[in-house]
Amino acid sequence: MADKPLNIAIIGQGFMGRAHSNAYRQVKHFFDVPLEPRLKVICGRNPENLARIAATWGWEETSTDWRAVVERPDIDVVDVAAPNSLHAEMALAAAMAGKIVLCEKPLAVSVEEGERMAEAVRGAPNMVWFNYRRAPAIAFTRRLVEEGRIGQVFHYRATYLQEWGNDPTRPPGWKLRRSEAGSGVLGDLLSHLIDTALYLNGPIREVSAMMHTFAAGRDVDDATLLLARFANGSVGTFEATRYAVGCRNRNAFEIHGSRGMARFNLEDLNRLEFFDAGDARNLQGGRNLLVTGPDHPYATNFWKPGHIIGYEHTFIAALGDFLGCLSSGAGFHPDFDDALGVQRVLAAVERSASERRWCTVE
Ligand code: SOE
Repeated sequence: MADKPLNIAIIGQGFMGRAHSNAYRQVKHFFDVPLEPRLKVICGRNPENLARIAATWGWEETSTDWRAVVERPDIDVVDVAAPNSLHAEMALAAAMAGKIVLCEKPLAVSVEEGERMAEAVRGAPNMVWFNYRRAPAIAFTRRLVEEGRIGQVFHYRATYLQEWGNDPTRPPGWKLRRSEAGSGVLGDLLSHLIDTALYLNGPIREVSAMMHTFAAGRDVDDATLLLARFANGSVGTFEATRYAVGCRNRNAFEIHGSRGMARFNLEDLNRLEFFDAGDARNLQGGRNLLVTGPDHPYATNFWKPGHIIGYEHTFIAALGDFLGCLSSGAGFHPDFDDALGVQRVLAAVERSASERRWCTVE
């Protein structure tokens, strides 16, 4: 039987517009799903750029009117990859029009927006592009946690370090404007760390945070740091910054438990360091695992063991899993409700930083 076509409209023509476009084009090469994504229309504000991107990635049409596109009866899926402050309006319109809604992270710029969005899509298939959950080494860490190989977790330590905030030659884009981004590294980078932490270590109960802006006149946070208490009794530290000179995209975590330790850094995304406290003491040491199979997450989807994958595969795998769930009727994660959970932590972080006190995650 021929695969069922799935007509996609994407709103957004930036970095994520490209990353998602690539996933739509590639997914069928790696995931055996009975659905055929069709790149119908790409929407954005800049017509010249749009035409170029459409030609590069194979979108059939372009549009500068996302509202008209969302109403089109031939569109099945609306993928929101526009600046953060537009996510709610676009996702709500798409949900109202009965579309399957996919949204870039962070879900929203406030908990109130996120709640309305999660409510609007509840009961329908939906997804948020927290793509790093699909890095094989991160999915494998989750498996180690579930198998008890880390044991009772004591410490969860995560950093997302970029350096581009310090570049005075860089043109100021929407990510540096509160009116469009909602926040700085809080939504852009810390949201990834929190999603991964919730996925690997469970709910966060309370936080104590500071937010800092280095650049004069900038109205978003350049750096956000916090302490956290998890529901499982472990304690966490998080640091997200665009001023970590020397680090391009260092999204990293370390988990220390009673039975072992796992350490990951996205800049070396095929690798996971695992320490087994059950090994003979004179043989203990970090095992530098190449998480490309055999018996690793996504090993059968991509290349043969030892043949490394890259950043784009995390998006392809997220989409592949989503399409698999869509065709089987299974629930996909992370969905809007999961992303709302992240949003609640981010809100507690902001509250804590502005009130200079510990705050409970509502
Ligand atoms: C910011 O530089 C950014 O592109 C984020 O927006 C992405 O979500 C992150 O994965 C990489 O960095």
